[in-house]
This record gives sequence, C-alpha cells and structure tokens, in this order.
Amino acid sequence: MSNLKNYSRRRFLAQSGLGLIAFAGMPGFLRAMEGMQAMPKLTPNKANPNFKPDVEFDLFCRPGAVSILPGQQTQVQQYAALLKKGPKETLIDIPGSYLGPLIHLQKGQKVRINLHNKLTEPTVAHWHGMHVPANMDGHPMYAIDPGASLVYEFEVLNRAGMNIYHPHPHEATAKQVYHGLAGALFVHDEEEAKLELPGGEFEIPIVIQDRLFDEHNQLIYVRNMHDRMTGFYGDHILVNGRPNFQIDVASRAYRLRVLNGSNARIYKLGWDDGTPITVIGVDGGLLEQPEVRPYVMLAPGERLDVWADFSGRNEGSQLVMRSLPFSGVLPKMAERMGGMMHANSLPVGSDYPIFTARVTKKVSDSPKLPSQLSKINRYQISDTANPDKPVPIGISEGPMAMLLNSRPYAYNDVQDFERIKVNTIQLMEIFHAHGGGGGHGKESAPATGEHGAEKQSGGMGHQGGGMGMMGMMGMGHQGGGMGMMGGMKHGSDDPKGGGSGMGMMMSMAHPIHLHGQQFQIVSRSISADKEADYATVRDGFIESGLKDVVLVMPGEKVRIIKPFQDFKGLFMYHCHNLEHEDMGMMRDFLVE
Ligand SMILES: [Cu+2]
Repeated sequence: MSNLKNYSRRRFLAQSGLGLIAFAGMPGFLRAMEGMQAMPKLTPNKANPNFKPDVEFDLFCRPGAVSILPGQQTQVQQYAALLKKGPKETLIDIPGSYLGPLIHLQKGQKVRINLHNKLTEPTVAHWHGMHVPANMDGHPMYAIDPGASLVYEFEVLNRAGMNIYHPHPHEATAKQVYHGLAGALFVHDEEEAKLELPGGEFEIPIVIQDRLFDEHNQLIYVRNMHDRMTGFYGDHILVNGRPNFQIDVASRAYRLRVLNGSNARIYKLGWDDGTPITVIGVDGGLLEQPEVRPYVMLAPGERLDVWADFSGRNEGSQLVMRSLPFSGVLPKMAERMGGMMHANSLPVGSDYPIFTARVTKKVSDSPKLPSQLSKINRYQISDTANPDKPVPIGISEGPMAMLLNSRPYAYNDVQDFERIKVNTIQLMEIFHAHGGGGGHGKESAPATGEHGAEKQSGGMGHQGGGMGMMGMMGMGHQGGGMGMMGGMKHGSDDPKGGGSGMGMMMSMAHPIHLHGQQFQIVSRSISADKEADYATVRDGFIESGLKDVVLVMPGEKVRIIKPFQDFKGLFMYHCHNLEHEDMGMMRDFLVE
C-alpha cells in the first residue's frame, strides 16, 4: 500500500462503481505482498556442438509495418525466418501477412532454431503443442533481452498436426501476440502421408484473429481493466492477417488447417448454407475417423483440420464460414459493465462472417474422404497414477483476478499437487472454483467435488489465496473493499454456491492449455443452471482427438488424461485467454 497514487485511483474506481473490475490488475501486487520469487534471468542457451540438426533456421522477432486496412500501414511485431539447413519447404512465407512463416517439420527431424530478439523488450518463443524438453519449451524464465539470441534444439517427437509458435514472456505474451508475433508450425509423419490428403494449393492455412484499429490504422490494445477481465476483443476479423479473407477454390475437396490465433475471442464455426463441418483433426493431429458436426467451437489456441468439399458446386457460387450465435461465455457482470465501457461492434457470440470460399473452377475429380484416418493410443483411467485423486485445476474467478488453483502465477511456487512424477499418466480435473484472488477456501473446492481434489484445493484457500490475503491488503478498510467482501460472502452463503455470488457473477469460459504432451478428454459435465447457455455450444466440442487446449464453460467440469513422459522440469498450464494468462492465470507443473 505504499503507492499512494494507486491507492487513490483504486478508491476512485471503487467509489465510482468500477472497483470490482479494477482489482483485476492485482496479481502482481499480491505477489509482491507474499514475497513470491521474481522470475530468474538465465543465460541464454547456446548451440550444442554435439547436436547434429537436420533442419536449422534463424527466427527473428522484429518490429515491422504491413498493409492490413486500406490506407496507412500498421505497425506490428513479427517473426521472420531464414533457413540455414534442411528442405526448402521447411519455411513458407505468407505473402503480405504479419504472421510468421509456416514452419513444416517431419517427425523424427532434429531441429535447431536460433531465436534473435530484435525487439525493444524481452521475448521468448514457445512451441505450443510440441513435446519438447522443459528448457526448450519457451518458459518465461528463458526470455532474452533485446539484441540477445537463444538456441533451441530438439527432436520432433509429435505425430502429424498443426501447432503454434508464439511468445511467452512474463506478463507480456498477450501484447506481443496481439501485435503480430505468431505463426503455425506443422508436423508431418508417415501415417498422415499415407492418406494422401489434399496438399499443396489444396491445403490452406486459416489463422483467425480479431484486431481493433484506430483511425490511423494502428492497433489499439487493452484500454482498461475491463479489457483484461474479459480478455481483449477486436472488431475486425482477420484471416492470415487479412480482412475480408477470400479463397478461390475448385469444385473439389480441400484441407483447411484452422487455428484460432485470437487473444480471447471464441468462435462457433459453421458454413452459411447449413452444410455440416467435416472435421478430420484437432489440436493433437488427425482423429481416428472424421466427425461431422453442425458447427464446431474454436477457442484461442485450438486447431481444427477441416475437410471442405466443394464438389458439385457451380462456378461462381460461394460458401461463407461464419461464427454463429451462442451465449454464456462472458461473465454476466462483464455483460452489464460492458455497456459502460467500450462497446464492441462485434460482440462475442454474435453472427458474423470469417471468410469466403468462391468456386472459380469446375473440375470433375476430387480425392475421397478416408473413413479411417489414424490410430490414437488411448489411455484408460486405470492407466493413470491417480485414478481416485485427480490433479485439480481450479478456475478461480473473482472480482480481483482470474487465477488457477487460487494462486497468481509466481516462479518456483510449485504446490505439492503440482509435482508430477515423470513417465506417469495423470487424471486431471478442471473445474470452476469460485472466488478468485480473494476467494475463500470454502468456495475453492469444486462445487460437486466427490474426490481428492476437493480436499487439495480446499486447502489451498487457506495457504495463500484466501481471506488472509484480503486482510493483508487491508481491503476491508477501504471504500469499495467492504462491498466486494459482502458480495463474496453472499456467494458462499448461498447453499447452491452460485447464482447470486460474486464468483458466479465473474464466471466465464476459459480455454485451458497444458504444455507438453496432448491429452484426452474423458468427460464433461455441466451444472444444471448453465444448461440453457450450454445448449448453444455443446454440439461443437470434438472429444475424440488429442487436445492441448480445452474450452471450459461456466459451470462445467472437465476430466482429462494427460501423459507426462520423457522430460523433467517446469511445464506451464494456463488460460489461453492471453489477457488472463498475463494476469496470472497460469501455474507450473514440476515434472520430476
Ligand atoms: Cu481465462
């Protein structure tokens, strides 16, 4: 409380009725109060002379300017790459885009990537979806200063799939991704090659992002705490960095490699003429068999492999991929507060176009959709090391912050339940534990917990995230504090644990991402009071493939099985709503 300016600003916000959301920026402050450790600064990894790469390239992070909207160019940050060794198809630029080049790797390749920071701030690259050693995973502790370089060396162990590379520096991931630092990384293998799926010009990356521009075509980013609490939303949909994206297609089958590269926006993808979507893969690669759905949900960080067959369509016809209407992903409170802040002309869950496919050529031949795509090695709950005691991933939603397991991110703050034995398969449960940064232990337990996680996460409330923290900050003595406490108490007094409580008011959908190997989704369950909203999204979740992001809706509980093989060290788990991540909605598993 030494910062008088912050104090008066907070008091002002509290008195003006904005206090509840203004506290969203607190985790950094909480961390300071608790004396948690600062992120260490490590010496950047150098090339290992004994590592013989099959592929090597330089990857530059640098400022740039690109034409996105008509008129003035937009200042961005972007990845650029230079191949030093390996097949020339390894790197494919997307012309005119701020996105980094498409990286194509083969399973089994040894890869060296030299990351060069040409920005004016620290950065580090993370290979989202890739199973690599902890010190190659782009943990924030490996961030490098401007002018510095960092060498990554790893063998490609993943099966074929679409992955993402993006920055992961401490509390600056969202801003850097938003300004353009992101790209797609494809792994290919024999299982995929045998299928002879549409390739070359018939395989099209579709990276969906939303951005907000000022009158000079420059990117606008977070303006207030409300933008952080809900995540940041633009009002222009870009595909591969372009507005009003169109593809010209022949009347045959295409393979669309779709990635939601948005910071926070969730899409409900569907074709405008009601044609169902045929999905052949998700985050962790090909499904075993195609799935046909009326629509598919795609949250930040999630990928979709779509079989889009334009056979039989006439030259001149077009098909539009839209985001269809849905509800329930934003906090009810934010919906109300939203009206007082900056109204977005493209509300989440409204109906709007993503891109258009125009049939410009009639052909008679098309590849056929294989009925069997791949074989997935599946685990049973009995294969897990903890069938009766799932590792808890509690989504802690409070007026102060969005957190995981009631604790803001801090380096070297690994709790007992976050220690994982290497080469084990773990059962994990993601659930909403209401009462975020200031949450009380009682509500930290899962609403319907009948398992070990209840005890573990309940205990956490007492260790750090609970009332003690509120007392420590002296909230109760300051204007808005009491009101907030009152609201939270009210919530815990409610026998159903929700509806009128503050946690419930802040409850929203979170795309939860776990670093390292992909997981299976075992089960999802939704609380009865959320059924109506859930009905607008439920048919859009694909559970038959391997995932590394799962969208957890308000009132939803998701059980997953995740292997932790081969590598020891710190592996992050976090919300892939990137504003939430930077707010501290991130933790580490220590694999040992
Ligand atoms: Cu989140």
